[in-house]
Amino acid sequence: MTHPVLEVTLGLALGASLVGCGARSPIYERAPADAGASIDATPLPECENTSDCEGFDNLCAPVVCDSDLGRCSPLAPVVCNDSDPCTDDTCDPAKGSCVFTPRTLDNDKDGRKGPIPGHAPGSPGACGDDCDDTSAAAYPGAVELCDGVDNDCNGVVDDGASFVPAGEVEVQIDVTDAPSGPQGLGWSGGVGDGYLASYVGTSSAKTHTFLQRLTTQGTKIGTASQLSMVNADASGGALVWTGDRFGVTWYDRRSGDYEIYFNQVAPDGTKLGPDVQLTNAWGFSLYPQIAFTGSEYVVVWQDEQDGVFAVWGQRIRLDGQPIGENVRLTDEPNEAESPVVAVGFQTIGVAYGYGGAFLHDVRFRLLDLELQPLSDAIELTGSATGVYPTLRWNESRYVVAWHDPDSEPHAIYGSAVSETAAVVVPAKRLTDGPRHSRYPSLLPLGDRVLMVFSDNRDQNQGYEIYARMLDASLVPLSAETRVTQAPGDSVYPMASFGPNGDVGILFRDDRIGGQHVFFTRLQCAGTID
Ligand SMILES: [Ca+2]
Ligand SMILES: [Ca+2]
Ligand SMILES: [Ca+2]
Ligand SMILES: [Ca+2]
Repeated sequence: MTHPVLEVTLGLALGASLVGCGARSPIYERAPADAGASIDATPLPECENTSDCEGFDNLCAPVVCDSDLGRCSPLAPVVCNDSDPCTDDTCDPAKGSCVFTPRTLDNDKDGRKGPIPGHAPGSPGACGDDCDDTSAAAYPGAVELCDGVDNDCNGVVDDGASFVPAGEVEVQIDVTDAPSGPQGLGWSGGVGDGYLASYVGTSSAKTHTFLQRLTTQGTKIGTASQLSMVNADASGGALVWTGDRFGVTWYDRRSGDYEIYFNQVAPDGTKLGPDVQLTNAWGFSLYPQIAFTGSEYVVVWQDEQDGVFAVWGQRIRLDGQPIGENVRLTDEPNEAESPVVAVGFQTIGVAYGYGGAFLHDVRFRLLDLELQPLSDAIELTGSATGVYPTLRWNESRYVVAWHDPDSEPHAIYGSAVSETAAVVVPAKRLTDGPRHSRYPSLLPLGDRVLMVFSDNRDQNQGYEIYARMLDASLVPLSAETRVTQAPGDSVYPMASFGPNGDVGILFRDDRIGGQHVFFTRLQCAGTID
């Protein structure tokens, strides 16, 4: 799927006159007639035909054989300039035609383009004013609704709303043998109007990643599609919505050891192209996560190709093609594991577990949009420890949460980091439970953060799912609200905004014996400010 580019073919036959383009700014121009005067000092190369002339096939810098002189004679090069700072202007050498590629896109087809990364929507030079180009329900002038997006572009999602359990019986999603587990959940707003759930399940004693489309209540639409190849043990399945498709990444061992793969899928999970293999190196490449910058995907994963697990990353274009090579993002001597990625205003943030079996830190790195480092590793855990971080961009800061597996009270902690790599909220405890709080999932609302997590405080033969609203500095705004009720473990919640103020939650549950994947939801409560 490519985005249309404006293409203007110029007449290049010798002597053809170039047709002007009316009252608008010129879209092309010839270089000044005396531009080649300096070549008088060097005799022109001899020729019989134009094809004898070096560079004759570059129609952007045309050259012809002057039959009277028997010499190659350069013509004025094609200069492509549409005087529009919001396009990249290039000349196609094969056609001698100008190609004006928009620098910003309208992914969600609401008629408003997103800004160039690093520009505020609608600011000078931004080339777009859509504050959320993944949702057609958000654009300047829209009326704020409770729907999980910032409709009116004031920086706040669902201003003032809170979210409470819908109170429905949870729905089993997976159709595979246990063990199964959730991997991703996203809402295809405006285009597909359904959730896409990804999960890993067991089939014929091998693990595979499946995609399943769901209604707002978690009812399955169609059958699950297997994302990874048959007979290739697979896992992962993180996904991100772009406004008209999902990007999805996973790992499997079709080529021997585990490598990272990427594809784009329609709202129903149909692949839009062949699988793209992102890694090809010695050792395991595992646990990929994905984010979207507005014009590119960023995939991060842990990779042992240098002998110790480090975090690596890869940029990918919207047509699915990788940009450049794999980039190593961490350089510490111990293991860097379980990375997560988010895209800020003009940077990319990566959080990861650091240390290995005996040391449990959570660290953060700030990168530019080309995955080059803007900071050293920032240790976030302080006096606590932490594993399995989660990371979101929340309006002006990165929010990281993790749980402490080692010491009482085994709480969930959080921290926030600015785009100048300043720790604006040092590690603080986010949960009240006296026993174990684990597996935070965060949804950013601009001035608040909704946290969904697991906790065994109620001793219901294991963990239940809870939700709590925090302010932008991670101060609790609500009590911990219990979401699930079934005996046994309800763990690994993955939350996604849905329609009409819903928050979908995909999680792992063993209420029917083995570990299976279930869905439940929160609903919007209160009034929109
Ligand atoms: Ca748009
Ligand atoms: Ca939009
Ligand atoms: Ca708003
Ligand atoms: Ca809204």
